[in-house]
This record gives sequence, C-alpha cells and structure tokens, in this order.
Amino acid sequence: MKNIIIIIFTSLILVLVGCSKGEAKQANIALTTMQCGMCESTIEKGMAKVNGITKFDVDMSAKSGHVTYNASIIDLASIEKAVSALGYQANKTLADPVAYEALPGCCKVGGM
Ligand SMILES: [Cu+2]
Repeated sequence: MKNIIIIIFTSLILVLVGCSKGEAKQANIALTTMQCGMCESTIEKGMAKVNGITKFDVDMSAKSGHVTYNASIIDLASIEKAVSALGYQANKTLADPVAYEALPGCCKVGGM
C-alpha cells in the first residue's frame, strides 16, 4: 500500500515537471538591424502584444533579444515573423520591407 502511494506521488510530480518544462521556453534572437533606443522600445512594445510571448527583453548593446514564450501557443519561427512585421531582422528572418520603410530614419540601417 505504501509503495502504491509512493508510485502515484512520483508520477504526479513527473507529470507536473514535464508539463511546465514543455510550455515555457527561452531563446535568444539576434536583432542585427536595430539602431537606437527607439528600436528597443518599438520591439519590446510590439512583442508585448504577441500572444504566447511572456517576456521579451532587448539588449541594445548586444543587439539581441531574450524571449520567454509559451511553446504550446507560439514557436520561434512565428516570433521571428512578428519581429519582422515590426521592421526588424530576427536571426535570419529578414525585416518586412513595408514595415521597415515605415520606420523613422534613425531606426534604419545606416540611418540618421
Ligand atoms: Cu531606432
């Protein structure tokens, strides 16, 4: 009887740990085309609206983003697309040309 309780308990814990691990994922995204603090806030504000993204921190000096997301709602490719839709390159996903054109001059590559 004691053994059965231990087995049930152990499997319950394993299931709980397994679930939380499967959902919350983290990744670094290279944001090579960002130029200034305005880019940072554009990306952070834009990403905050995307369903499935829990957190998106932009590191200006490193030109990269650290994202925490729910893998059962969104995948990395969709996150890259969402960044692209804001006018920025994400990893190897190129910026959406229309969104890029709409960016302020200071936010364009080599812009001023
Ligand atoms: Cu900018």
